[in-house]
Amino acid sequence: MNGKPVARLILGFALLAILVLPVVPTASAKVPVHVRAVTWDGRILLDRTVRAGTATVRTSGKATCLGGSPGSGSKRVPGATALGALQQAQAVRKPHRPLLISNAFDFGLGVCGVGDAVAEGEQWWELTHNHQPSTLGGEGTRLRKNDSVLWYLAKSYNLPSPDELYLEAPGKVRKKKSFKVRVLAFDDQGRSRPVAGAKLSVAGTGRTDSRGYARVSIGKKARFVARADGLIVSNRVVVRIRR
Ligand code: B12
Repeated sequence: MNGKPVARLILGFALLAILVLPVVPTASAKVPVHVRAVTWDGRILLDRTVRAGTATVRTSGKATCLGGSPGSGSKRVPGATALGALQQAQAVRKPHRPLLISNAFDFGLGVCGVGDAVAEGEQWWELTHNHQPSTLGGEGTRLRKNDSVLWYLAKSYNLPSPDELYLEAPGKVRKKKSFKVRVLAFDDQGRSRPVAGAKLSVAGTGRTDSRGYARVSIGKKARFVARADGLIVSNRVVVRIRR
């Protein structure tokens, strides 16, 4: 038998594998994304970066928030999705208080609860992806590197959803030297605007001015969160002291 054609064939396959494999997306690829879960009354349940990838979620017959007839079971959610990321973030924080998920609809899974924050009556869990309401459920909302996901327990589906506060602050500052933080709000079109009068979580800080800025100084590591009446509580930023 002539070995040359066989060798050529092997070489051909090897070249093909080198060229094609890196561009074929794999369901197991994990990407860093920022996940938050907050409630209409200002509770912050989750605010963290996770490496999102394929997840297996549990569904429950008790997840009745969206109607239909949900059942208990489990489902594999391939790739990096807003639902998988939520599950991964919650598993780090409170593995014993899992998500409450409905499988009552064939077009996707629905979220009814994050730990003890369960949608009741007219409440519902809203999903925003990169500061805009997603047009798909958590399972269908696919994520890319550094995307941001917000799960927001809204007070009522009969009320418009509030704008989302967003806080910008430096990661490191000099001890007791003043620095600026800025508070913006995103509307449902993903457009941002400065927010005046927002309150910061760190004691001794004033409210933001008409351009959304506040001047602050800290003596030790501090966690900043911004709040303003009628708006969704902001992301959390940890500011450290430069050594
Ligand atoms: C009303 C409505 C809602 C209401 C339902 C509550 C209520 N009591 O009214 C609320 C505001 C809660 C809602 C939420 C969401 N919805 Co909605 N909703 C609708 C809408 C406009 C009508 C549904 C309806 O009443 N059908 C008539 C009844 C008789 O049929 P039904 O099957 O029993 O309807 C129920 C389900 O549709 C369920 N439901 C509603 N939305 C969703 C979304 C998901 C992912 C699931 C699993 C179930 C579900 O609630 C309905 C009432 O019980 C449809 C669009 C449409 N025209 O179908 C979108 C629609 C179903 N929703 C959609 C989406 C994307 C969402 C959200 C993901 C939006 C978001 N960014 O957060 C969330 C769900 C998030 C979660 N918790 O997992 C998409 C689903 C697309 C998809 N293939 O995934 C649709 C098709 C709109 C669209 N983009 O075209 N929704």
